[in-house]
Amino acid sequence: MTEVKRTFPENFLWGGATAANQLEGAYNEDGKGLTIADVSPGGKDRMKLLRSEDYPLEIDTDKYTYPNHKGIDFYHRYKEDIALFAEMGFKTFRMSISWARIFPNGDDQAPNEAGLQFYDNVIDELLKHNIEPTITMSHYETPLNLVKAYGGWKNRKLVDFFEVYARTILERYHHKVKYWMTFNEINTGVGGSFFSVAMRNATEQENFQALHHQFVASSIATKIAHELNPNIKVGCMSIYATMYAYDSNPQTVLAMKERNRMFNYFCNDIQVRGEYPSYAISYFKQHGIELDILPGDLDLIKNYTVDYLSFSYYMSSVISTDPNHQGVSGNFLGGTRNPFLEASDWGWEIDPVGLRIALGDLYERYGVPLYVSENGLGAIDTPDANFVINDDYRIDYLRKHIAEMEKAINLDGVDLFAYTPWGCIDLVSASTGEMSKRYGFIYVDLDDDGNGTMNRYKKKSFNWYKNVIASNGLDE
Ligand code: BGP
Repeated sequence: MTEVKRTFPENFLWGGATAANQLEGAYNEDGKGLTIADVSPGGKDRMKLLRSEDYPLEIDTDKYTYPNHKGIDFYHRYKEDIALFAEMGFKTFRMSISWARIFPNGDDQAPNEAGLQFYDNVIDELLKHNIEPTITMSHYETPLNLVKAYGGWKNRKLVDFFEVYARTILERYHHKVKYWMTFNEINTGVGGSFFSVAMRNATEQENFQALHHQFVASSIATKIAHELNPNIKVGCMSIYATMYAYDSNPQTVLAMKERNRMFNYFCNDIQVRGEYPSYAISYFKQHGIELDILPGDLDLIKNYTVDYLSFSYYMSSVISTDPNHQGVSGNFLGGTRNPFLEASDWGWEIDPVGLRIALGDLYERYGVPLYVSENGLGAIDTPDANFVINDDYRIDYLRKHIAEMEKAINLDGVDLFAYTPWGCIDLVSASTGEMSKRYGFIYVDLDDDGNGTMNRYKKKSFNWYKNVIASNGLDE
């Protein structure tokens, strides 16, 4: 048996991932309109509030804080931050464009030139440092007006508005940006995530209708991208949680499989394979779900599938049929505790081998190149008086996940071409809306109440990740 060369592929895209609404700040500068993220308060009740019809989706600074309004001020500090990414040796930087910087109300006739100018500057700065941008078109920030005036993604008109937006940014950047993603974590829409489908307390029928619109919108964007530049690669993006059955009872395994396909596979099946899977059609029939599908929609979905599949991976999930096990994991996936794994302070179970399993399952199922577009450990970092942060826990988490990616590539034959750990610089958390849940290699001096200098400090993980990249993953 010849020895397998244990390294990452040449030109592997090492980098980091962010989203506009979680780091830019400048929420109302230079003509930007409000998005759903701008009216989402920080704090532990964030998700509960957003689900409640009593919360009016308006900014109320007397009652709530909105840390993302300032973010980490990337809007004004992007040069300094990009220089730090370059120092780590990033090959790619995953960022999103805020739709409402370009179309403040989502339905405007003409784009806001100042918004485009900002992204011109960011993209040029990245290219200056030989960092390839990866752009997410929609990362949890639908323009607010599209919720208030149109009811969010269940409204077909959003497909048209998104098409105009996608065409605008693709025309502007197709010669500079090769890697694109359409909707961030699109599969969170299956459960009706507000950030994803921009609707509250929607019915299952409405959620699937909204998703149908996003599938069509994504295919239209892919079509435009390929027509403008055949070298562009457009990917889908979903959250992936490796699923385990709690026990070997066939009923438990069946329950796990059912959860697995609707959570992990449904959106990918459509966006990669180009059609609604038979299990979904059958699910719709059993649940009285009738989608409004226009002539031409299914052809678009079929003809404009994605070029690669990207996914976020933070944890795995254990499915049990025992009512006493429901929702005890403490994380948003529900599930029960896995006795073999430790969890983060937020109950997200740390499972590096689960990433290897995920990569294998996805590659065997789809056979398209894979991009791990988010991964990482949310933790509370405690700097000393000189802002030294020894985040060994973060290094340990990432090191183990990188080691499993290497095995997936070299031992399981997976075509993995990019890895962008989440929140490579500390930013506002999506689930808590606060700063204190940090992921970065770079510490930002800012607390949950908005106090701090916003100065940037390199954590211990900064140099560690720099070595990982310099050695192409050998020095994990
Ligand atoms: C993903 C989102 C990101 C991000 C990350 C970490 O679900 O795509 O936007 O924030 O999770 O989550 P959190 O910030 O809640 O820890």
